[in-house]
Amino acid sequence: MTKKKRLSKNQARRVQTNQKKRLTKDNIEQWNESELGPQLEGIVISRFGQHADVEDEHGKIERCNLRRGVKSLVTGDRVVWRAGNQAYHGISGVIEAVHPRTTVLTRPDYYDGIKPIAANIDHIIIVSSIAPEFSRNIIDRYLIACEDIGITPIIVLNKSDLLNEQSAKSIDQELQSYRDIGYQVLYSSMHGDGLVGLKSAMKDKINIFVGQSGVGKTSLVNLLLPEIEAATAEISENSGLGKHTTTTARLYHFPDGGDLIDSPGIREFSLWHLEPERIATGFIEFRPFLGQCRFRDCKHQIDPGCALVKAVAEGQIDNARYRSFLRILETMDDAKNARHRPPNTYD
Ligand SMILES: Nc1nc2c(ncn2[C@@H]2O[C@H](COP(=O)(O)OP(=O)(O)OP(=O)(O)O)[C@@H](O)[C@H]2O)c(=O)[nH]1
Ligand SMILES: [Mg+2]
Ligand SMILES: [Zn+2]
Repeated sequence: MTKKKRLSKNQARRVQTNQKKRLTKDNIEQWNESELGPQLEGIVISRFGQHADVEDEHGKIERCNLRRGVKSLVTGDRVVWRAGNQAYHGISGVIEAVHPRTTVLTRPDYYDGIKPIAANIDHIIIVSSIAPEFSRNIIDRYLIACEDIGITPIIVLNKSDLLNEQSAKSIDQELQSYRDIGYQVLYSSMHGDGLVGLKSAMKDKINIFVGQSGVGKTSLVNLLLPEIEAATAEISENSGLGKHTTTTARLYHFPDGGDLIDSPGIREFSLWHLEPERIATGFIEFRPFLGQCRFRDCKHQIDPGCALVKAVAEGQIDNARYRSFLRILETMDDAKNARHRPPNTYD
């Protein structure tokens, strides 16, 4: 008997994708044209691989297949769908088309290139916390993404109950640097602190919670919408990291107006789909100085006559933000060179 060769991770993934494709094809052909009802409007509440939950105009959620022409579909997408005359294996209709998006939050993915996360959002709420750890770098990366796509960010420091006198002071200093450049910063906790401010910031808008795993995004959803009772999990005792409890983005409605999308936590938010110039303009306080350097191709590091370096030295730009900028550029070079490496090393 010949020994069966083990598939590489890449090969295994391709096999899995092809199997999924075959399954979708079979499913779509469950209904003949005549068995499908009229075209209806809907909104994607959640996407699961080859299926999506669509909310119809009456608030009813229908699990649907995707027509082959529907290439990209995420939570928040407005769609045209049709109901089948009966459900097959819990699938009750087909999504035929996606309306143009007003906004889309994306992130680069090792396999799929640029991957959309959610569509038609007004606010990106960057949830941070001192547990598992406070990361300015992740906040800065999200801020760059927000500036690049033109979505208003709000920074939330969650688990405020865990702050003691000393940590409260140092965190507030860190957060002040964001307030100073015009960002809204809020404190919150699952016990109710900051709830009123958070609610009013989100009212009548489509909001998404983003951030590291374990910072308490879903716990906040459960506090804001007590009937939801979505799953949450404690931070791992071994690694000290979140457990990636939420696995797919999900949209919820506020009874008095506005929506909230809970999204899966991330380990790192990569930006290697952006050019270095877009990273620099993503730091809003750098903008007045960009184009003022002596050399047009200034890298804003050791180049003589750099207007950014001068602004940092003169205290017009916060030093921690400038260091964060350099670190992001550095990791982008690494990430670009590492595209041949196995996934998850920087994802
Ligand atoms: N002390 C304290 N703990 C909190 C607070 N919010 C959440 N937690 C705890 O933090 C842990 C993680 O909370 P989750 O809501 O699952 O975190 P998440 O951000 O949704 O994580 P992912 O779904 O993995 O991205 C849970 O054990 C929560 O009980 C808070 O305000 N204070
Ligand atoms: Mg969660
Ligand atoms: Zn420069």
